[in-house]
Parts: sequence; structure tokens; C-alpha cells
Amino acid sequence: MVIRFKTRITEMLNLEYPIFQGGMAWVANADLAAAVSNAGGLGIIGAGNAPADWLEKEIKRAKELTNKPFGVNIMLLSPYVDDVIELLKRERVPVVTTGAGSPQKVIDALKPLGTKVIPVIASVAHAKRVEKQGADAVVAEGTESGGHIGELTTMVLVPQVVDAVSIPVIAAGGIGDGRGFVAALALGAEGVQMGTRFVCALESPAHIKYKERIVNAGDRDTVVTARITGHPVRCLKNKLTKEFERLEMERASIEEFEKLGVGKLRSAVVEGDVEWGSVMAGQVSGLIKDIKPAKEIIEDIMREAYSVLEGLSSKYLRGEA
Ligand code: TUI
Repeated sequence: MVIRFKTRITEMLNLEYPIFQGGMAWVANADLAAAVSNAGGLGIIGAGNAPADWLEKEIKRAKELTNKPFGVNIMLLSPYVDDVIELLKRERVPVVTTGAGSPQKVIDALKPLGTKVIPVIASVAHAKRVEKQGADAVVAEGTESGGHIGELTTMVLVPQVVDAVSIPVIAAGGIGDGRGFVAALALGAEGVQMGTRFVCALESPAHIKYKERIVNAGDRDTVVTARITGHPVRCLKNKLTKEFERLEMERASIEEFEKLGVGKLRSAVVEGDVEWGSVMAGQVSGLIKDIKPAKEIIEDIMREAYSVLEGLSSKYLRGEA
């Protein structure tokens, strides 16, 4: 059976399924993004802290690998933000998502060119602000997510953001299967974004040891470190997170935290150092049990979503009282 889902997001972006792949630094390259887009979702290349020439190569490669729409995520703490924006003015992509800061200059530069700008936000106030600034939609990201996170859970954040803005909302954080997808729609979201689930896609360039750590993780295996720096980060527990906890106990300076973090995501993703590297992953890690092609991830979720929706109505709906 072919399952189709129509929301304002599928219509705005010309997608078969309202599923975004998170734009994760070091992981979300052209291969992963193209695999997700070819499967009918929205693949997103993560610019992270990479210089613009790396991104340019990845965009060109993605254009060779897929005819479907794909996006780029701009990490607003990157030292190369301005170069990346200039690149995206030349090398057009249909969608740009932003994370870890205020997207004002991205909206000002790219919206007039027709690029849809979709900021990732973690609070109602920020969602309202970016709507006023001209955002086309928002990704409301709960604290279950991996990497740099906010305070609120997806369960409470998404419906409050849905009530506060009129642009479409995409839910992120804690979603990894068809049940999570349906739950997000029940909260009023018109799409979902998944990061951790796609780290474990066959096409993801993450080191096999990184993927295996996620597949073998249990429900309580993530921890949030570096809260005092103002940039809390969720990772799988390992020797590095123990060391971060020690710094926290000792009330170390922000500089010491930052020094310990430098280069650690790269060493986990690229080199497979899952003990001393930063294994950023969401709480949904406990739910992820396999490594499979992006197409299978998406199709399995849509099939499960369909049967969950059918099951709910036949199991619980008893007509009018
Ligand atoms: O950005 C993410 N997740 C990330 S970025 C990243 S790289 C990094 N590594 C170490 C430290 C910091 C970053 C790894 N994971 N998700 C989207 C997201 N954005 N979550 C929360 C926010 C956010 C936070 C504050 C967005 C805006 C904001 O402030 C906006 C303002 O206007 O002040």
C-alpha cells in the first residue's frame, strides 16, 4: 500500500512525507541528505562549524545525487555563518533551517530569494519572535533531543508553540518510530524532524562504533553536560561525560568546559572514539534497535503510523455518547 500524508509542510516543500532529517554537524552530509530526500522526506546538510567551501562541495554533490528538494542547516554559533549565508545566496537550496541562535540575518538574506527559512526553536517566546521576523515554519525541538538543547519536553513544547503561532510547526525530540510520528501530529505538528534515528541510517557517514553505541543504548543512557556554559549538550554517557561531570562538581570555569569540548564531536563521529569523543544523541536512542537504509526508516514509520491511526480509532472510539 502506498501511504500519502498531506500537511502544510508537504505542500510548502513538495515532499511525499512530512519527515525532516536533522542537520547534524559532521553526520548530515550530501550522502545522507540525498538518501532521505530520494526516499520522499527532506534531507538536510548540516553546515555545523564547517567552512563554506566544504558546504559548497556537499551541496553540489547532493544536487548530483537527488532531483528532490533538500535543505541546509545553519548552526548560528559557527564562525563561518556569514560565509555560509553568502554561499546560500549563490548556491540556492529550497529550504534552510537554523539552530542555536537568532535567525534574523538568515531570514533577511534568503527569504527575498524564495528560500523557505525554518528556524529550530526551543521555547514559545522564540517561536513567536521568529514568526514576526518572517519564518516560514518552525521546528519545535524538545529537550529529549541530542546535541545542544532547550529545557522543555516535546510533549509540552509542541502544543504550546502550535497555539502561539500560525505558521506550521514541525516536532523534534524523542521521535523515532510511527508511534512518535502520530503523537507529534496529535500535538498539532504538521511534520517531524528526526536526528538520532537518521544517525543510524545505512547511508549516514557516522563511524560504525557511534551507530552501535546508539543501537545498544538503554532508556537512561544519555546525560546533559555543560549546563553552566549556557550551551547544554545531550550525549551518550562515556568517559568524556564523566569528566564533564567532574568539572561541574569542581565548579570549573566556562573556559575549562569549552576547552574539554573542542574537537570531541569530530573524534566520535569520524574516528569512532566513543569513549573520549562527544557521542551526541537523543533520549530516543533507547528505542533505536537497528541500522537500516533511510528509505526503510521512512517507509517503516509511515506504515506504522498508518496502522497506529487505524488501531486507535477502532480500539477506543465508541461513537457519540
Ligand atoms: O542546534 C541544535 N542542536 C545542536 S547545535 C550543535 S553544535 C554545538 N556544539 C556545542 C555547543 C553548542 C552547539 C549540536 N546540536 N538544535 C537546535 C536548537 N536551537 N536547539 C536549541 C536552539 C536554540 C537555542 C537558543 C535556538 C535559539 C536560541 O536562542 C535564540 C535567541 O534569539 O537567543
